[in-house]
Amino acid sequence: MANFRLPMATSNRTMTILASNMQSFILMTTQRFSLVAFLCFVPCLVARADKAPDPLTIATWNLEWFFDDFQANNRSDIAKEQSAPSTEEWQWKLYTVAAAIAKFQPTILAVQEIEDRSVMTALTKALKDKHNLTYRVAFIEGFDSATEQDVAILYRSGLVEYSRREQTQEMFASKEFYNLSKHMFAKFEWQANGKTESLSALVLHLRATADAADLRRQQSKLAQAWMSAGIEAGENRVIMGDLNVEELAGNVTANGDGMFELLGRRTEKTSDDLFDLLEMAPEGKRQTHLILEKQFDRILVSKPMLATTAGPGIKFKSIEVLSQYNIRGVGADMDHWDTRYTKDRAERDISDHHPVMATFEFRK
Ligand SMILES: [Ca+2]
Ligand SMILES: [Ca+2]
Ligand SMILES: [Ca+2]
Repeated sequence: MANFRLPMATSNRTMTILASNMQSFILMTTQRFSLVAFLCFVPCLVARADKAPDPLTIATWNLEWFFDDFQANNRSDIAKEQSAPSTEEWQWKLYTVAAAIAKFQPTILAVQEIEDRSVMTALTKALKDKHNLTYRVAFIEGFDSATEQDVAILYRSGLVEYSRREQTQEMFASKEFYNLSKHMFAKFEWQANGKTESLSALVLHLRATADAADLRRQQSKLAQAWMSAGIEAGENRVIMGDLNVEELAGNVTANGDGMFELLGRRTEKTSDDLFDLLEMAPEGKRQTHLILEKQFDRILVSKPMLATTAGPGIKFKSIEVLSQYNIRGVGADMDHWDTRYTKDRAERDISDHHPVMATFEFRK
């Protein structure tokens, strides 16, 4: 027993230290427990992304002046002129667009030429009421005051963040770029094959007409500048929308109207390149415009998303111009621009652009 007895002073000091250590231990354990409990509890609630759709479908559609008949909130003459001429005609457009979307039910639909949040809310309500489809809206008002047109995103799942960007003073001073008045960034995340897969998209509606090629090229430079870091980092990146490019898929030149910049070809390195999915569509089925033989509407993706890129993740499967959901009646209305709201409704086509949709899989 004596062997175990400590001198009183030592014993007291030891006991004090032991008690103090025990207290700290209990305190630390309690703190750690609550910290562990906190850390576990919070991520368990927020970390799990939406269940991955099977398949993932990403589409873009210029809805051509998707403006309601209420003109009191419009300022420009052209916005007023191009608005739906009556409540009845607006209802026709709204429900016909909803019925078309219900036929291809994209996970993500980037839209262009929409008036504001209100018309998008009307569209999601029409999709719910008439087709029992739940869509949500991502929208931030841009600043194209001339047309009052904007871009937006309809989505069924996955959206975690969306934003707009602005040029820095240095960028403005360089005069290299031209403002993207109609654009939006959106980040999506899904839970697939035991991990979170993410995708960052930039929706664009670039300047129209062949004459504006220089401006389009400057806008494309800006989009590329904003996207290149993520592309180089090997992220899943998408640029999509109505690019208004005159150049056809697969026929891109250095002095063209923006595709060369958007595809990252201005730099020699290939790590910042994007790939035009429309090149994978059959050659005779690439026209995205109702009247003109143009391929304005594109979906560009980064290398990790290509089918030929090995490994798991979000991979491209197919792309299709869905003209069948835009053209109604016996054929395409070549007089559409003059009869947009006057043609017999059974024959009347929806927009001067067709929807374009790409299908992806979550590869294990
Ligand atoms: Ca309006
Ligand atoms: Ca490059
Ligand atoms: Ca027709």
